[in-house]
Amino acid sequence: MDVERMRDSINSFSLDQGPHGGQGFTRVLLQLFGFLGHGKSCFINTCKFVWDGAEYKSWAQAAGVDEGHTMVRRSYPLTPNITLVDNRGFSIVGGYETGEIFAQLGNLLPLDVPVEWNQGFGLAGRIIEAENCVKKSDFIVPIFIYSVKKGIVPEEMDYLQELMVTSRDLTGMFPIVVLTHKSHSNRADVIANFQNLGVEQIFCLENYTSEDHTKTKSKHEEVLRFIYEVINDVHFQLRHERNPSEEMLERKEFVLRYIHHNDLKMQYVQSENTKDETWLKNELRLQKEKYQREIQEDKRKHLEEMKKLEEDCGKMRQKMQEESRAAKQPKKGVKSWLAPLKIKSSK
Ligand SMILES: Nc1nc2c(ncn2[C@@H]2O[C@H](COP(=O)(O)OP(=O)(O)OP(=O)(O)O)[C@@H](O)[C@H]2O)c(=O)[nH]1
Ligand SMILES: [Mg+2]
Repeated sequence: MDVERMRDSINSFSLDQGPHGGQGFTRVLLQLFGFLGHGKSCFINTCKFVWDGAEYKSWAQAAGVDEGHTMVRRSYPLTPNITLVDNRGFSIVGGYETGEIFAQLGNLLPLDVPVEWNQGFGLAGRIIEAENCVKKSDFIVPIFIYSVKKGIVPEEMDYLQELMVTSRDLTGMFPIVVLTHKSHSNRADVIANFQNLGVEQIFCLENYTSEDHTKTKSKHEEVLRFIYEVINDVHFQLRHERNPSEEMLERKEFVLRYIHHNDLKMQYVQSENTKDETWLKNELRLQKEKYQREIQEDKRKHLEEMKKLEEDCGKMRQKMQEESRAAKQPKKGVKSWLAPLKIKSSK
C-alpha cells in the first residue's frame, strides 16, 4: 500500500469500526517497552517526526549510549485516538524490576509520573493507589523495542521468550517488535531469533536522531507501515467481544500474582544462597578442627618420642658409667699378690 493511502487509513481510524463497536475502548495506547538505551525515546521522536511532518524535535528525551534515561512513564499523543507511551527501560529480566515492567505494560501505573523500581508491597500498594487514575478505556498494544546492534546470544533466548510470552498473557496480544539500529550487521540473526520466539510482526529501522534526521523515504515508509499495521491489529482484536473493565481487573490480578510469585522466587534464591553460605562456613569450621586435631596428635607423638629418646640416653649413660667404674677396679689375681707387700713395707 502506498504512503498516502496508509496516512488516510490512520487518519480515519476509529475504534468504533468493528462489528461490536469500540466496546468501551476510546484510545489505542502503544506501550513501548524494552531494555535501557535500545531506542524507545528515539522511536517516539521518529514517529512524531514522520507523522506530524514538522521540524525534528526531541519530544522524548533520548539517552547517551547504554545509559538509562527515561525515568517518567510519559504519553505522547500521535492522533486523537492513538497515543505512544515511553515506559522506563529495564536492565534485566527476572529481578525485582520485572514486576514494575509488567505493571507499566498492563497500564496499572499512572501516566506522566516518575517510575520507581521497588518490589513486593511497595509496588502492589502503588498499583492499588493508581486505580482511580488509570484509564480502563485504553486499548493496550505492546511494542517491544530492541537494538540490532546489541545482538542476541543463545543464553538470552530463554528470558526473551519469558518476556514475550508474559507480555502476551498480560495484554492479550503478542508484542510487535521494532528493531532499531537497522544498519548493523547483526540484523538477519536478530530477526531470525525473534521469529523463532514466535513474533509475527517485526519492523526494522534506523531511528531519526538529533544528530541525523535527514528525511529518507524508507524510514518514513517503515514508520507509516508500522502505525498502519498496528491499527489493523486493533481492528482484528475488536472483531471479538471485549470488556475493558474486566480486562483491567484481570491485568491487575495477573500482575499482583506475578509480583507475589517473583518475590517468593527471589526469597527462595536468597535462602538457597544463604544455605550455601552456611554450608561453606560449616565445612571450613570442620576442616579447621580436623587440622587442629592433627597438629595436636603430631605434638603428642613428638613428645612421646623425645621422652623415649631421653630414657634411652639415660640408660646408655648409666651403662657407660658402670663400664668405666668396672674398668678402674684391679683384677682379682693382681690384688692378692700386692697385698702382703703393702703390709710388709708399712711395718
Ligand atoms: N544510529 C542510531 N542511533 C540510535 C537509534 N536509536 C537510538 N539511537 C541512539 O541510542 C541512544 C539511546 O536511545 P534512547 O532512545 O534514549 O533509548 P531508550 O530506549 O529510550 O533508553 P532508556 O530511556 O534509557 O530506556 C541515543 O543516543 C540515540 O540517539 C538508531 O536506530 N540508530
Ligand atoms: Mg528513553
